[in-house]
Amino acid sequence: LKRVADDVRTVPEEKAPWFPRQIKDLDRCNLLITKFDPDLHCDHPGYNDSEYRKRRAAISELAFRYKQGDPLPTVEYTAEEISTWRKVYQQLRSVYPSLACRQFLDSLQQLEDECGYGGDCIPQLRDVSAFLKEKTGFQLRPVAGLLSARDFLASLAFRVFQCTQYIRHPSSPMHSPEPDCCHELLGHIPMLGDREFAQFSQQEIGLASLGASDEEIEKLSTLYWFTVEFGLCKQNGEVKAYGAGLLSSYGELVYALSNEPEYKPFNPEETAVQPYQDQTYQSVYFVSESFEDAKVKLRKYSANIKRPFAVRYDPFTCSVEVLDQP
Ligand code: NLE
Ligand code: FE2
Repeated sequence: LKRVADDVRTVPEEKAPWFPRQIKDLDRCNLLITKFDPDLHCDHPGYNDSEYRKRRAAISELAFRYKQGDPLPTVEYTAEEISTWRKVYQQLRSVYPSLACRQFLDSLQQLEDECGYGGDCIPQLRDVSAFLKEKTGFQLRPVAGLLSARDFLASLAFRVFQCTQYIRHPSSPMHSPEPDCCHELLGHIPMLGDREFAQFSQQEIGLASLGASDEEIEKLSTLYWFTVEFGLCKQNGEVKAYGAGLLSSYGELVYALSNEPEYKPFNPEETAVQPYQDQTYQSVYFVSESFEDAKVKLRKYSANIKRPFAVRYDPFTCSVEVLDQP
């Protein structure tokens, strides 16, 4: 009997796509999507600006050379870059109190009080990473541009957030189709400073993505798009933004809450298959009944993702254990 049982026992992990098991495996999670590369795309605002492209390449180089555990690189930003940051910061800061969710506002206040956030200088990844590590255990890692969904989501499983360090082109401060340091520092970091959101990002998104099929990754990254990037939620009877793509774009933040676009109730099954584009403002946003409601629903969704094994994160060794499903 035992032999039969052994024979039919499958080795489930072999069928799953490769995924990082240890935090240092994130050095291999570096597949870049080049569709926004200013060197390659003539509609990028930096395409005709060779200075911008050179600067961008130099900052990317820091990310290419980075290995897990290295000290985070610092960038000495130019006066022009700081002036872009200041515009973005001041304009957004003035509308956050009425348009951003409470968790974001609380955390941003702490970043201003304890981490040097403000219009006068662009915070360094090193300082922000140290701040987050104390608040929620998240740490940052530099990345040269937009990462593939699989690699990006996998890093969340280790409480690592991959962060761009260059800044958007000065000609378009109020919206960028691609991530840049304004998007990371203003959109994502305050949310990652919230304990519950951090827990949720690691567990329900990061760990849920490990070894998932391409189809599941596609759905999970669409859900990520409409929640973590462009999510809206009700708070005290008003609709507020919690999505980072909105909280880093003055233009889209105001638009998203203007009643002009289409709003749909957040429902993971439906949201996961909603088509979207990433060049300009979204035409539809998903609104959840509350911040908590989005979390609970996504948790339920990701618990149902089919995988022939389970994973568990060991915070002592910063590694992922793989368990056969009984
Ligand atoms: N649209 C955002 C911004 O302007 O900051 C960036 C979105 C990245 C997915
Ligand atoms: Fe983002």
